[in-house]
Amino acid sequence: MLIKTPKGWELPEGKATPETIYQDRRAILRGMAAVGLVGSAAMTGLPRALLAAPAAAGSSLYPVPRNDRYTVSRPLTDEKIVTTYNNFYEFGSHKEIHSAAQKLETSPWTVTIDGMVEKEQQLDIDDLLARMPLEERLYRHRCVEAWSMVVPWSGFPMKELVKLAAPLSSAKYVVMETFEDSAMASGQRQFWYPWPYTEGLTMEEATNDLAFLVTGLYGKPLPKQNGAPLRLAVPWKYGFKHAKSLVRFHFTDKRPVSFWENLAKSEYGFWANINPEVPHPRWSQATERDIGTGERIPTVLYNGYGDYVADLYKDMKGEALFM
Ligand SMILES: Nc1nc2c(c(=O)[nH]1)N[C@H]1C(S)=C(S)[C@@H](COP(=O)(O)O)O[C@H]1N2
Ligand SMILES: [Mo]
Repeated sequence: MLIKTPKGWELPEGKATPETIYQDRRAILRGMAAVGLVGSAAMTGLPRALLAAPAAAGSSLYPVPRNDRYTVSRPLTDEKIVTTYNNFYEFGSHKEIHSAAQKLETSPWTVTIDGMVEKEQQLDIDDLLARMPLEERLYRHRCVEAWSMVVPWSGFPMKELVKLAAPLSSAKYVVMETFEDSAMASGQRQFWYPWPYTEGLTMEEATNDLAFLVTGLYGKPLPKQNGAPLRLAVPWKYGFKHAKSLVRFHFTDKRPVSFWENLAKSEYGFWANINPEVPHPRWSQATERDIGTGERIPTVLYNGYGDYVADLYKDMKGEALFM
């Protein structure tokens, strides 16, 4: 592992970072496991035979042209770090899940579009990619744990998928779901989590210029640990909104309850917009650690993307917009 952060208990009192304190996301769940459920039949699952790896989705399509509208003033985070320091609870609750995530089978991969749409559809990932305008964007990525990266994503604007889906005017939200397969993803045998990982956006958010569906990283197909073959990037929101390895886009008039909101709704909400002035209940969000440079830098409202998105929220005074 390239960047090893000390565990919370190895740090002197008061030196624990939000990231180490954050290990408590796990403690919440251990509590549930302790009620005597662990060890039941749900914990079993046969390891899948390793198949010869087929080519990653659309591998001949990369690199894709960069869209210079999305620039950054910080250095890009090393590819090595972006691909070895990950959150992907389907494969474990520590950061070093990149090798475990290689069990993910991404071919064939079918994406379902359903709910309040003109016509429900199932699309093979390669067909979907062939129909979408792929481009590269440099985005800042800010995790709720107060670390951040700068990432060159490849993908396509989410509004192109919404166009393809042709939602009914009654649709207000798009709900995204990660795959569910506990034989492949050992984390999903931890049945106290509300699998599948679910996230949602309003239609206005999903069709905002910034909302991006990611299919690649560093000019190559997306590595499995980063959410191959299709994951969300909404850079004005905390990282947990960026659901990985998506299999379903469901259009609905009901606001979904997302994975983390379901687990701890006093700590993680639906909106999850970045705001340095609204602390997490257990740590400050005023600064963040750039995981590439190690520098601690100030966090910025909407992660610096206010020009694109602040208008979306101007009439939502009663909502918990920043958690
Ligand atoms: N399905 C799924 N998606 C997920 C997560 C997860 O555990 N499972 N973790 C989220 C969190 S908390 C973050 S910070 C980002 C991390 O993305 P990265 O590993 O590509 O940096 O993925 C998000 N998407
Ligand atoms: Mo995160």
